[in-house]
Amino acid sequence: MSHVVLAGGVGAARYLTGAIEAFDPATVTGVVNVADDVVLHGLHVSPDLDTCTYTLAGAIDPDRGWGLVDETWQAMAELGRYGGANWFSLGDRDLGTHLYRTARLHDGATLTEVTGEITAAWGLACRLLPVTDDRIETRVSLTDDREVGFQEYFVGMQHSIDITGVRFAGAEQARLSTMAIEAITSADALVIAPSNPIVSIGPLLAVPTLQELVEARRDRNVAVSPIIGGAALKGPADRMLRELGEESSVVGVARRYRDLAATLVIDEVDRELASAVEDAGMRPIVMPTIMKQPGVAAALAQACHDAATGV
Ligand code: FO1
Repeated sequence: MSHVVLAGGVGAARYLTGAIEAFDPATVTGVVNVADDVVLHGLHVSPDLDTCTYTLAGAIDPDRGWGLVDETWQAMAELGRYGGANWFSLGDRDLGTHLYRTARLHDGATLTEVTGEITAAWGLACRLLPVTDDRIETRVSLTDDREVGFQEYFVGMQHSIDITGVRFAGAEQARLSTMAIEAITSADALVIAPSNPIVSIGPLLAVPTLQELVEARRDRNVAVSPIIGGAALKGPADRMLRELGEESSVVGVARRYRDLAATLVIDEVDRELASAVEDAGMRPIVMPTIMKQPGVAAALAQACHDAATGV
C-alpha cells in the first residue's frame, strides 16, 4: 500500500504527520514544492522541504511553523552588525541544514539525494521527494508592476501588497524526478495536501507531465481544502485566490481541483456548501480538517486513503 501526498509547507507537514500515524511510514511519500527555495548568502534554502522534515521529526518551532524549536539567532545578529541581508531569518540551528545541503549540492549531489540524507539524519521513515531536482522559482507580479521572488513577497514584504499574477520560472524546463513519477503513478492513494493552491500546489502542477499523471488517475485522488470558512488557516491563500479573481471558498477550490481529483474533503464549518462542491464537480467529504487536536490529522489521512481506494 502507498499513500502519496502533493505537499507544500505547514498544512502539508501537519497532514503528513497524520499519514505516518495512520499508516506504516515507509508507505508514505511527500512530493514537495521547491519553488519557494531561495539562495541567500550563497546557501540553498528549501523552506517547504525543511518545514516537512522538521515537523515530521517533531523539531519544528510550533509558533512560527517553520525553522527549528529552541532556536537562537546569533549569526543573524552578527550579519546585522555588517548591514548584511538578515530580512530572512536563518536560525543558528537551521543554518546547519543549509550549510550541509549547499555543500552536498556543490559536490554534485541532487536535491533528491541530499533530502534523503537530511531526512534520514532526522530519523524519518517516510520519504520526502523534491518534485524536481531542477531549479524552479515562484515569481510574483504586484499591483505596483514589480515582479519579485516568492520570499521577497512573502517575508520581505510580509505579503502586504496585492498580487496580479504568479509564474514559476524554470518550470517548463524542469524534469519531474524519476522517484516522483514512480510514486505518483504507483500510489494507491494520491492526496493534494491542504497547502496554498497557487504557490504550493501550483508549482508542482507546472512541472511538465505531473498534471497529466495526476489527472490520469483522478478517481484515486483526493484533495483536502486549504480554505475553511472562506479563509486560510495560515498564510495568504485566501487573499491570493481573490486577488486572482477566484472565489476564496471550498467551491473555488473545487473549481481549481476538479480535473485533478474526484473527492474534496471540506471542514464541518463548510457543511452547507457540500452540494455546491458537488455542483462544481467534486464529491465532498465533510469532516474535521483543522489538525490542531491529536488524532485529527490521522483520521483525515485515513479518510482520504479510504476515499481514494474506494473503501
Ligand atoms: N517566514 C517568515 O515569515 N519570516 C522569516 O524570516 C522566515 C525565514 C525562514 C527561514 C527558513 C525557512 O525554511 C522558512 C522561513 N520562513 C520565514 C517561512 C518561509 O517563508 C516559507 O516559505 C513560508 O512558510 C511559506 O512556505
